[in-house]
Amino acid sequence: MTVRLFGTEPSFYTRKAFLSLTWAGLAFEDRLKTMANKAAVEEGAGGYHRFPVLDPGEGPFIIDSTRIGIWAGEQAPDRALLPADPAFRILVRMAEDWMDEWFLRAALLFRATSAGTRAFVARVGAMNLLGLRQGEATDAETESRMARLVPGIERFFLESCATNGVTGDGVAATRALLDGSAAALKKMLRPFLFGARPSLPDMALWGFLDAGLLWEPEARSWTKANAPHLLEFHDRLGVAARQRAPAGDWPDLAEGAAMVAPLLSGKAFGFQAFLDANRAALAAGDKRLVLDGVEVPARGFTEKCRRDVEAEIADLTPADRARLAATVGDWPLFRSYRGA
Ligand SMILES: N[C@@H](CCC(=O)N[C@@H](CS)C(=O)NCC(=O)O)C(=O)O
Repeated sequence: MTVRLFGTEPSFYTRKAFLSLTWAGLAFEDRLKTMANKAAVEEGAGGYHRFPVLDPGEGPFIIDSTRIGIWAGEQAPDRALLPADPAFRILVRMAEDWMDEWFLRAALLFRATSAGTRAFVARVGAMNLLGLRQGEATDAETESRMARLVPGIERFFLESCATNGVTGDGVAATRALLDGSAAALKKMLRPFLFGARPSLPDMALWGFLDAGLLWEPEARSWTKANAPHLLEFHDRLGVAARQRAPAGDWPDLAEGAAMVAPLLSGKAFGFQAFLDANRAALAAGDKRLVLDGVEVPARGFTEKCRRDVEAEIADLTPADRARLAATVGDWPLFRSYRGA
């Protein structure tokens, strides 16, 4: 049975899934999603056009990096990326969501603001579509095919920056998000977000670094100069995953909450206000909302993730729910996930 991960090199979530599988110690093929296999991969994934997707060898494809990470933990339970304690799982899911949905914006900053970065990333994207990896040799024919693909890929990146409000007035706010969260992370990551035990949000952060802030040349210079602790974290987690380091113990719920409070408590760097505004826009049937002074499309997928967590909170036993509420009940973000 061959497990195959399909994605691309500039994709943060592909790299997150890659490291989750590597951490779990699973044998898998790291495959590119190319123009040649796109139709077959999307058919296998039930029409889902994004990446990464995982073909587990038997049974349906698994879509979405979160589900791939959870699946990896099911195959290797002693290396699971979510804790067994159901109340603590909610906290880890919230931290992952913050990374996936919010730190994403910080990771897009250089693609949004630098034409050189867009050209760099789009070139690799074009190579990947043709089945080549970064650094592989290209001939003149391949270069001319790549040249035809690059403008569309650059447009796609600009659109995803705009979708995430990393455009116009939103650029300054995103820079503040990158500065502020990088500074907060400096005192965290000891050695990982939840201490000794790597978890799904660590994998997400690693993906944003590996395919973005430590990969794109300008972003890498910024990160090395301003946030070397992120480079050290990326190295540390990469080595732990590749060398199958012992998994480490989870902290307890209260300790875990204190560890991620600098990102998730209070305003959560604006994420809580966005979640509430997004939910209100969707409920009112509005297609757009204003984020940091920029109009962005309302995001159904974001609301679906929030509702999934809300349903999990509703499913907790009263005792677990009370324990969670006693720990993080005063975080505005928790109130958003609770649907309050
Ligand atoms: N929530 C999904 C997000 C996947 C996603 O947005 N993937 C991007 C690449 S990083 C993509 O496929 N974009 C292509 C598109 O939207 O058509 C996950 O975690 O896997």
